[in-house]
Amino acid sequence: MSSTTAGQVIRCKAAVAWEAGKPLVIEEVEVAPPQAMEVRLKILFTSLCHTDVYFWEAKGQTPLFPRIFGHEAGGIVESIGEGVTDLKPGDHALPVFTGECKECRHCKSEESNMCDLLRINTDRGVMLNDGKSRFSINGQPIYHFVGTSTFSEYTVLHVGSVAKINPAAPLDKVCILSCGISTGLGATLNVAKPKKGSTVAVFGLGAVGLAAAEGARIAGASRIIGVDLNAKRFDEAKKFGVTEFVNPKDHEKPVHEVLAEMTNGGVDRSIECTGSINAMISAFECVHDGWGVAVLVGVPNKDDAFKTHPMNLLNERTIKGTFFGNYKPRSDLPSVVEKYMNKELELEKFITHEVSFSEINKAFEYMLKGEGLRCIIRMDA
Ligand code: CXF
Ligand code: ZN
Repeated sequence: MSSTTAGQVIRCKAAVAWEAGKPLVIEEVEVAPPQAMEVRLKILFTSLCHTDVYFWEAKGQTPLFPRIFGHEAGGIVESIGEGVTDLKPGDHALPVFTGECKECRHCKSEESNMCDLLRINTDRGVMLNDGKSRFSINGQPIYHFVGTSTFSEYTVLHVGSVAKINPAAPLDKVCILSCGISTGLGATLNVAKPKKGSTVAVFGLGAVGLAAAEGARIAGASRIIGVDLNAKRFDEAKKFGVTEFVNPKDHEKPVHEVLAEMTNGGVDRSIECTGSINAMISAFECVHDGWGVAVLVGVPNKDDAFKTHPMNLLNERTIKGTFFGNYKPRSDLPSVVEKYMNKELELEKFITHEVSFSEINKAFEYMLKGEGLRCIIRMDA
């Protein structure tokens, strides 16, 4: 498939954040052609993740505006820059906020997905190649976000931030694998690795926690215990195979003791998806001695410190952390897409809302109200 727009500036619609916390404005932007090792992607579907909202609110971080947010999406390669060999126009792809250059010591290690070149950088608003933005309005540059900026009909990414996927996969479903869902799923399947028949506790029943529960269901866990301070989340979580619920507010005792009593000494695995430091400590202390493994996924506050008695570790409990579910984006995402294609992984239940691109601010409202899990934004409507 050859494109007539290759090498040209494309004028298209993008949702521009002009100021922190102010509604996005759909503007006509100019998108420059991809440079060396870059790809221009036509976005068909994008969805909103908490990280977009967090940086749009710009609480405590360096504000970089105007900016185009968005990092969960699915699209089709429109054109490629010099040196790009493994993608061609027409390929279906998922953009990823944390890349895989395939050359650095992390990419070469089987154990890491923390690419030196393309690891998430929320402070950079320009392309690595020349330190410039590919977006502009009447000559004024508009900043990028985490190398993806998917709230635009066309966007430019480093080739290492683009995962080529099965063209038969419906992009309006698999787009949610760009971030949150893969993060939770991989935390369970790649890091916690529960055995069949085991007991898994999930702290935090938002989209990431429910994806961790989905991982536990796929792994064949027989008990999945959901822990959340918000009891409204329990009903929805039943669809994800969560079998029991604990609201720490309902108990006088610390939650790790409640879980120990329910499970004859502790859960086999726990996955923390809240970002609250207390939840992280409880998630560690609730695992069984001798074999229990706790996995931290949630992003803590800047000044948090993890405190536990070292005896908890000496008694053979393990604590681990993970980033993007330990998936190497380009190498591993195609196989996650296949899990959906062969019906092992269910994605529909995560999609609670859908809006047209012109209504993108509604997606922000749902997220701010804590309503639903994922809102798909259709670029063609
Ligand atoms: C997050 C993961 C933790 C750091 C900030 C970005 N991922 C995407 O939303
Ligand atoms: Zn995200």
